[in-house]
Amino acid sequence: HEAEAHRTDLMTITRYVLNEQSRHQESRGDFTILLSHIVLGCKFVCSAVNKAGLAKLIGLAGETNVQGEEQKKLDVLSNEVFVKALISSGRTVSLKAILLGFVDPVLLIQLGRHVLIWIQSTSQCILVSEEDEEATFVDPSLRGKYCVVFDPLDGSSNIDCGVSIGTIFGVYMVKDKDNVTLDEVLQPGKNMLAAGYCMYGSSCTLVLSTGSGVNGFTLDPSLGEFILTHPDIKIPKKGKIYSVNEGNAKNWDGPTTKYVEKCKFPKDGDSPKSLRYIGSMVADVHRTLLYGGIFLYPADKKSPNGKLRVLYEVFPMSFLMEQAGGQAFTGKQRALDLVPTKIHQRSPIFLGSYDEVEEIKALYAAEE
Ligand code: AHM
Ligand code: MG
Repeated sequence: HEAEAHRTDLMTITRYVLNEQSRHQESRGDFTILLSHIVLGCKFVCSAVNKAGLAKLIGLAGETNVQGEEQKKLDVLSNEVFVKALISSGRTVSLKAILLGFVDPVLLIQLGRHVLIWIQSTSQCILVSEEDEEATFVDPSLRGKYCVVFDPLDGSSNIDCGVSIGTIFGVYMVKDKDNVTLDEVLQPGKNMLAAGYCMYGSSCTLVLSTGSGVNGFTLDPSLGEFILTHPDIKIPKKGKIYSVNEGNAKNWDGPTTKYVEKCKFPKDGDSPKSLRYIGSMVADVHRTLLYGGIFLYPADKKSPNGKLRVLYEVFPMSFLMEQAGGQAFTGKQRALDLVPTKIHQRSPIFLGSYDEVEEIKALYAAEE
């Protein structure tokens, strides 16, 4: 009987978040509305990714963003979908908001693929994109409550060959609604209210934390709903897998070199670790979360700050790791304590099982 009850009592992501919200008396459902629009974006991107080969969506769109990177068509499409889904999540999204100028849909399409910082409620407040050096501010009368940082389609090098890619997002609460500055999004990661990612892999999986643990939901394509399949994810305390682009080893610093050497040639009688590296942060982090281990994108001589972006790659993943019982370290400090000074700032990152990150921390401490 229980098995049957299980099959018919579906915990969708919306139901899950509504349940969580109902525990907070002050909640007016704004977060649920916001999340349901992020979820809609994920479903759309999932469907587009699945059809990419067929629909000839793959390939260069011929545009270059401000950081000089080429944009892929799927990236452009994903960004556009998220922008529109987020805008429409405001319950009073009005023509007025659209007439403000920067929310012109045509302009938004060109905003490109990495980050959009956006504040929800009456609609939006700050908008920042990897495509634009400057952030745009919205009329005070339209200011809302939330601020979303996201990478609509991460893992661009994996798009053309059909390897897993994903969307990463983080949500902040605006501190002072009446005095909004860029500082709203230059907050340390520990201030995030929620973070998550959606992986477009052999199945479409959305992993979310609203600050009380981590849960995984899998898209049931026949229902079009994300169903709770991985309740209360806890990362194993120790792991047997390390994940890093070893092609950069020539330029690594001492602690990273020592750690990876130890993974391969352990001296304490342990077995060597396995290496897995997909090159899609979402997929590499997802495996790390479920199987344990460590994911590294360290600094190197060529990229002293590593590659990954603090706001929309490092912070959301670090938030999830800590919520699952793991750790995230930059080489200098707890990742979530970092206070970014620039919206597209990069940081080295070491995240994963508690014990593995402890080892990295000890190696950096010994260096000082
Ligand atoms: P992207 O934002 O241009 O897609 O780059 C981010 C990706 C991450 O998903 C992944 O962890 C990393 O780049 C891989 O980089 P590399 O190819 O240098 O190993
Ligand atoms: Mg990215």
